[in-house]
Amino acid sequence: MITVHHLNNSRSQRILWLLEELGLDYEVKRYERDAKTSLAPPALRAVHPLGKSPVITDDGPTGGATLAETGAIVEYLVERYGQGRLAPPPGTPERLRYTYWLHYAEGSAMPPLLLGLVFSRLPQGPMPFFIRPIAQRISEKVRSTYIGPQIALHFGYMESELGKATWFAGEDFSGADVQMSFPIEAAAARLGLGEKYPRLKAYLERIHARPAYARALERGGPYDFVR
Ligand SMILES: N[C@@H](CCC(=O)N[C@@H](CS)C(=O)NCC(=O)O)C(=O)O
Repeated sequence: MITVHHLNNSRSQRILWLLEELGLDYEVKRYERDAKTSLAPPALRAVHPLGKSPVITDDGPTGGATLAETGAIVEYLVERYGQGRLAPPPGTPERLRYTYWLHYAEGSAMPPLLLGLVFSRLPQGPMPFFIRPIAQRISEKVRSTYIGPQIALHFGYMESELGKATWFAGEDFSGADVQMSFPIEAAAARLGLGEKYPRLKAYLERIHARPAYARALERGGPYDFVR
């Protein structure tokens, strides 16, 4: 049995969706974020030392796997249970794109979004009153000179790549799309995609219309990133 250690409103929603796409049985063990800090509860550290979500445990054929990192989990599940589905055949250009986007989502797309979140919260943290205006200025400066342009660079790139094919790895939907969904959903929910990214908007509509996506939402509970 595969168990998904699922944190509310988090990246682990992708794994529930992937399991639904693969038509596999699985259990969901739920964890709730701390209302103030948004951090995962300490109980998740008993499953994996970092205590981040997603983590899966699989006592299936090989027995006793515990795996973290969404990209690694996607790769593992598609390889072990996909039977050729959701990954282009090895040795093809599509397979290379699949691998690329699988890594790109967390390695390149998420860091500027995360920096944006951290710097936007910076001036609200506890600090002496006379420091707050300085913190505000620093936050605005870093966001306008570095974070904003980096986000525009990445999202412009994704937008243009989606002009080459229907899905990130090619004409067929794959695990790379599951992995890429989170940065695009997070940007749409937090920043809005505006009118600049029509292909990304249409892409979100396509993934949200998939029956497996809807089933995963039912299993996972409230998810604020659907817009
Ligand atoms: N790159 C990791 C990131 C894992 C991660 O940061 N997960 C977030 C959920 S979106 C989390 O667990 N946050 C709560 C915390 O850090 O305590 C992955 O893709 O699995």
